[in-house]
Amino acid sequence: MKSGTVAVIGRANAGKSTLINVLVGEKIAIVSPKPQTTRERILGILTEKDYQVVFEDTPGIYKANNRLNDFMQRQTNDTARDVDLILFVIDGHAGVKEEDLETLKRFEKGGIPVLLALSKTDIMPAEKFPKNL
Ligand SMILES: Nc1nc2c(ncn2[C@@H]2O[C@H](COP(=O)(O)OP(=O)(O)OP(=O)(O)O)[C@@H](O)[C@H]2O)c(=O)[nH]1
Ligand SMILES: [Mg+2]
Repeated sequence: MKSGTVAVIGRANAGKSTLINVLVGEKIAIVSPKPQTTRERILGILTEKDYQVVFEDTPGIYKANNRLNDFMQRQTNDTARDVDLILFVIDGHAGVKEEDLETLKRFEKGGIPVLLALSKTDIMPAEKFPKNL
């Protein structure tokens, strides 16, 4: 059986936990409209006949100078070093920001393959579809 680990990473409120819940088919991670809902690493395991994927939910990337946030950001960065693939989630509705692309590049430098997922496309106007990717 093939197995692999995937870190789901992106800005706070991007829809990372929602995506993991859908991929795993169970509500394993709390979802809320508030940023910084996920505060620690959470595992979601998808087991199929021939393969198994371990998704690691991570605290969203967020700029704030406090100890809780430092701890959360450290967990995200540690997770990103320790997986087979990074699934980088960008909120399509909020729009792709220069900051997202800079973060994406930072993770790409780590040498682990990065796959980009665009979330909230159901509420994203067509003209917002990113041209800079
Ligand atoms: N319309 C729509 N809403 C979404 C989608 N994905 C997530 N949301 C909403 O966006 C909000 C944030 O979703 P979360 O999954 O908690 O986001 P997160 O990236 O895990 O957030 P943090 O843990 O705070 O970093 C919630 O209100 C979700 O219901 C989507 O594809 N479409
Ligand atoms: Mg979350």
